[in-house]
Amino acid sequence: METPSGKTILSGIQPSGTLHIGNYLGALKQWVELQKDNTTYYCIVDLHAVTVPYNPKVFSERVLDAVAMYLACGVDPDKSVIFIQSNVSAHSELAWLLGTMTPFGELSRMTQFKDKAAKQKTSTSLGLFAYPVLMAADILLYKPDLVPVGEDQTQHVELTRNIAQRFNNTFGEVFTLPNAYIPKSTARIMSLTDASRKMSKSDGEKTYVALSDSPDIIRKKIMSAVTETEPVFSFEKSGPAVQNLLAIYEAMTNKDSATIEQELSGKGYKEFKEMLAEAVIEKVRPIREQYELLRKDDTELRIVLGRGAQRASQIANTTLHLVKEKMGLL
Ligand code: ATP
Ligand code: LTN
Repeated sequence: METPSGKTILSGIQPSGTLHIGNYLGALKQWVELQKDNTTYYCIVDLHAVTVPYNPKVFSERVLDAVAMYLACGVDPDKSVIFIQSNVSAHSELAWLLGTMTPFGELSRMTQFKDKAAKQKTSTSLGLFAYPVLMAADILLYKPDLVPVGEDQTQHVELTRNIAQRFNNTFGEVFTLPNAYIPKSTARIMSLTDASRKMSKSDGEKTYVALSDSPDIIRKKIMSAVTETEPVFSFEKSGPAVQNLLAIYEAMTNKDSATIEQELSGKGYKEFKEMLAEAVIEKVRPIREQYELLRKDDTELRIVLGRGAQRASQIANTTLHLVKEKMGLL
């Protein structure tokens, strides 16, 4: 897939836990490539993260962790606008307005809502149900052409397009219809312990490799990842668990699939996992080191966020103003 240029791009990640290699391969890696020749907005979507139970005492630290990880992965504050969603109040305000034109039935079909609602012990909040409308507001305020996300988010981007279209038809042209930007091979990295589930921050330590994991921990996690009974290394014919490990290996080494299949022919799982662990360790090492450095002192992170919030607010408020005008609000 050729990297686009001259476009407007927006994306966000929830500060709901340690970022993992699924977040990196599915989203952050593309963010870094896209910032070279496009106008890029990247936010930490804290208002999304509070739709499920969380610890308010450490939440602001998790937000700073996420910003530090963006920077450590190569998101550059001189090229991209990096900001916290709740610092730009236009997001919540537009979400309310868009909610008035979002059918209940469409929201009830959202897979992520159904998954997260099923995981909750107590009753589900309006916030979790309305989550995709807030995401639509995040996106539409900046009129992006592309939204780089993992495959699990396609449904939300589709909903965003429907909302935008409905608004434009009813009140007049304001919004650009965005497209999800999803590279095929790393669109959906699966859990290390269950290849039928996507790798997810909220599913427990053993299921993912965090970008802040030490080499020892990475080795342990990969060596105990699930595989199939027969060691078959094929991007087409291996079972889902091995296909997942192969996809991670391909992304971490930048080798093509034919070279990898040849390299692994005749090898056993133990040997493959050792190779995979080393590849992941080498890719993650500079990210972790940079992250640890950035996390020692908040000052730089706070400056980046202050600047980002200011720049994002200017764009967001202009769109919000236009929306209110079209809707007839005084
Ligand atoms: P949570 O478990 O809290 O829902 P998450 O790990 O699913 O979190 P998000 O914050 O929801 O992560 O997602 C951040 C970005 O990373 C999104 O663009 C999402 O599509 C992408 N992403 C998340 N998990 C994966 C995955 N396993 N493979 C590829 N991309 C992913
Ligand atoms: N819903 C997304 C996070 C998210 C997002 C966004 C992604 C919130 N707002 C705007 C892209 C653009 C998730 O759960 N990964």
